[in-house]
Formats: sequence, structure tokens, C-alpha cells
Amino acid sequence: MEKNKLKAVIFDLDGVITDSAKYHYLAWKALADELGIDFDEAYNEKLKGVSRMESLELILANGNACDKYTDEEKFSMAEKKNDNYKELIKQITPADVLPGIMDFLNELKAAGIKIALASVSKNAPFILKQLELEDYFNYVADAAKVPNAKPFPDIFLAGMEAFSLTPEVCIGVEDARTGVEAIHRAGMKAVGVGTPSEMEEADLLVTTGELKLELVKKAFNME
Ligand code: B16
Ligand code: MG
Repeated sequence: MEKNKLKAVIFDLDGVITDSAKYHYLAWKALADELGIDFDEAYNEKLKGVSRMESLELILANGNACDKYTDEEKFSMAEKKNDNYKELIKQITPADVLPGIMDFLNELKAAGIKIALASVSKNAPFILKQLELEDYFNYVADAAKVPNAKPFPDIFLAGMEAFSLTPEVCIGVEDARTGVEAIHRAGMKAVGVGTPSEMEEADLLVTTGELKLELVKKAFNME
């Protein structure tokens, strides 16, 4: 059987390119404390790859408080968290790119493989700027314009369609269960770089430091 040629790699941001989860945690924690709701780092794991409003619902559910607030109140809570988060991520610098990612991006660029970002975060463009990685990405999906968040495939399909490609020649890289599901629903192979217990469905499980073009091609029988 003829091998597919790898033409695009579509990356998640938080947990793959950089660890922005710690700032999401601090910002949600401040809000949860204010509301008197229990929230810790273990619960924060559930919010990885989950959209802002869905994350808020999960936090409120932890305090049995989903029905306590109007939609307008929930909106302003999410806005407050985001204002706090935006302040925190100003401290992100190029030193915060996760191990191995720079080398992998350089390998892809040198091989002429397209690079896209499929993050549900509306702050993704700002984070890429802080990391000084904007020039590596041929396409950055706009989370605000994607109809359905992960685990729906929309954001990975947006990346693929931007290059007029088909799923067989694209792969996705994720750290969250919901993201791996989104990649699979898009018809692509999924590289998992997250906590192993969360990555059972990934087709290849590595650390970011182990990400190498040859390894990925071999694992997926691509060229
Ligand atoms: P924002 P990813 C996701 O990023 C985060 O993992 C998730 O915790 C966050 O709630 C979501 O972005 C939305 O982010 O509030 O900045 O729009 O993993 O898809 O890169
Ligand atoms: Mg992620």
C-alpha cells in the first residue's frame, strides 16, 4: 500500500506548545474563592481543552451553583476570569515554549510541512506572540469563529481546510482527552503528549521532548 505523505501538523496550544494551564488555574481559582466554591489543581485537569463558558459551568457544578446565577452573571464572571488571565499571561516569554517543540517546529518548517494551531483559546494569538512563534504558524484557527468546541472536530478541520488538504495527510497533537477525540472525529491520527492516563485513545504517546518528524512518520506509516 502506498504511504501517505505528511503535509500538515495541527497543534493544540495549552499543554502542547506551552503550559498555559497554570495561569488558567490561578485565574479560575481566584474566581472560585470569591464564589466560595472548592477548586483545586486536580479539578483543573477537567478543564483542559474545554471552552471558557463550559469551564465555568464545570466549576459552578462543583459547588452545586449552576442554577444560582443568570446567564448575564455567568458572562461577567467569565469576563472577570479572562481579564485576570490576560494579566497573568503577559509574563509568558519564549523561554516558556515546552521542551522539544522548537526543534520539532524547525524540522517541520525545513521539510515544507504546513503548521497550524487549533486551540479553543481566544487568547491563543496573544500567547503565540509572547512565545515569539507567530512566524512558524501558517494558519491559526480563530476559536471565536469555530461553531463547536472540542470534542467536535471543527477546529482541526478548519486547520486542514485552510491548506485544502484531506485528513489522511494531516496529524493532530493534543494533551487533552477531549482534543484527541476531536482529532479522531476529524479523521486524523492523534499524537498525545499529555498525562498517560488521559491519553489512552492517542495513536502515539510521547513527551514533547520526544517529538521528532521521523518518529511520527514511522508510527503512522507516512512519508
Ligand atoms: P480562553 P487549548 C484551552 O486551550 C485550555 O486548555 C482550556 O483550559 C481553556 O478553558 C480554553 O483553552 C479556552 O481558553 O478562555 O483563553 O479562550 O488546550 O485548546 O489550547
Ligand atoms: Mg490543550
